Amino acid sequence: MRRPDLGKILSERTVRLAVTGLSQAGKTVFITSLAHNLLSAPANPVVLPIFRARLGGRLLGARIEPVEGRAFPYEKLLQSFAADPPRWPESTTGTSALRIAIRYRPRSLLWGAVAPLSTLRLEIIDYPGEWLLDLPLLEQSFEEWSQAMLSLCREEPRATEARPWLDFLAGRPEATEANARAAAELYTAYLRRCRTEHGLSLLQPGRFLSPGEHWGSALLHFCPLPNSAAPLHALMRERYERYRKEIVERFYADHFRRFDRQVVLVDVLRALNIGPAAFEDARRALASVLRSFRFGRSNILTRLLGGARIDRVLFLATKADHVAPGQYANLRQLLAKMTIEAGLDMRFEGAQAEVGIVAAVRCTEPGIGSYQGKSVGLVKGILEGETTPKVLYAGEVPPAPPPRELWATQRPDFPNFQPPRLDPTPGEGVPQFGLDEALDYLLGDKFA
Ligand SMILES: Nc1nc2c(ncn2[C@@H]2O[C@H](COP(=O)(O)OP(=O)(O)OP(=O)(O)O)[C@@H](O)[C@H]2O)c(=O)[nH]1
Ligand SMILES: [Mg+2]
Repeated sequence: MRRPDLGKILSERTVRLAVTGLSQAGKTVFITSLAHNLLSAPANPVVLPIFRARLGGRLLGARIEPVEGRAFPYEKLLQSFAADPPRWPESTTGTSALRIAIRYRPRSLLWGAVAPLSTLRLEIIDYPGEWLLDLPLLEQSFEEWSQAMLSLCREEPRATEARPWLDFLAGRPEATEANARAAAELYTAYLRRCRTEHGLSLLQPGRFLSPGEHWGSALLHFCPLPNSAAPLHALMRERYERYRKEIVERFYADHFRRFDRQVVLVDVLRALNIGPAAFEDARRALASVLRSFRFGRSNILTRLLGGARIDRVLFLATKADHVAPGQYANLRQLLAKMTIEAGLDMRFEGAQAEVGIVAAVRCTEPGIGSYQGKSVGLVKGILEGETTPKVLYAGEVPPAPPPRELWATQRPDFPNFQPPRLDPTPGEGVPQFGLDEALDYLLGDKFA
């Protein structure tokens, strides 16, 4: 555990809050809304009331500060929400950071006398959950990893999508750089089709679809091989080793190690929407992502983190405004079932873990209506690409992963909504729910 520096606590300190989740889970939207609401809260009592209550009138102001390295494009994102019509952010790659200085008066009179103003520097780091999918690679040889990836390809839809890549390898290409690159490109194209056309998530190595600063690098020129007699074998095995050392290990040792608190965003509704195969795949991908928080279970993690660790993790089901309030408890319970093992392991190690739901940018209003003769919860909002609001019955969320048969009869449908138009000047904040509770859980104890 890191030791707090008492001298600093009296006046200022930094908390590194990492936000992750697989592609399109809602990271960029979550951080934008959190930041805009934090900047608005000091001026407006109805923005983040739980967080404000925690500070009991001691919140003075919040301001964005520059960061070293790649900055989270907060201003640009606000402009896209303020446009007419408002737009969701583009998909982002790699990692970026946003720093917000929160100024408040300390609680204790004694401390108040020493440091009449305190500052909490909240550093929010956005990074792709795909990168955490690479932790298992550190425990597998190239041959073991290849076998695991190839066994996934035996089932549809992967089997068909993998054909062009496997056909290329079947021609026993010579061990040249050009062939390594061609094989890696075919393998990446296969991963991309699995994601975009079939909604799959368990796609390794994580940097192939989310390369960040390694975009185009020769370190990514490898792929699983069906047998160790292939001419490309030695070259690919060497690349795999370098990928593990220079990219995966470095991420844990240089970045992950410095995080204090972590939010893991999960788009449970999207996984339900696509169907049983995608849901099962998303469940397995999430389990793989969560291995990075099961500190006591991995010697490799212990070595790389060297004792430093995240002491609080919050798992959040995102886009909860897609469903009516009557479904919130089930949504939370479903995510709790999917994250239970990681949560238990974290608590065993003395850290804290919690599960919640969030609509970081709330796009719908709830209502009640009748559907097929029974009273049901409805949501009203503008669907993406439309201009007038619609009232919808979005379906029900099961409290546990549903059996396959249920999908055939009661397939849920959670369409995309258009975001509300936002005022980019701090004051009104962003309509949301769940964000206030999340912030209180993640930071509440830091305002002594
Ligand atoms: N209704 C609703 N939709 C949301 C919300 N948050 C995100 N979305 C939808 O989810 C999409 C993805 O959100 P992002 O924040 O860009 O997701 P991301 O995790 O940053 O995605 P990548 O940058 O691709 O990794 C958005 O374009 C919206 O369509 C929300 O609170 N409510
Ligand atoms: Mg993003």
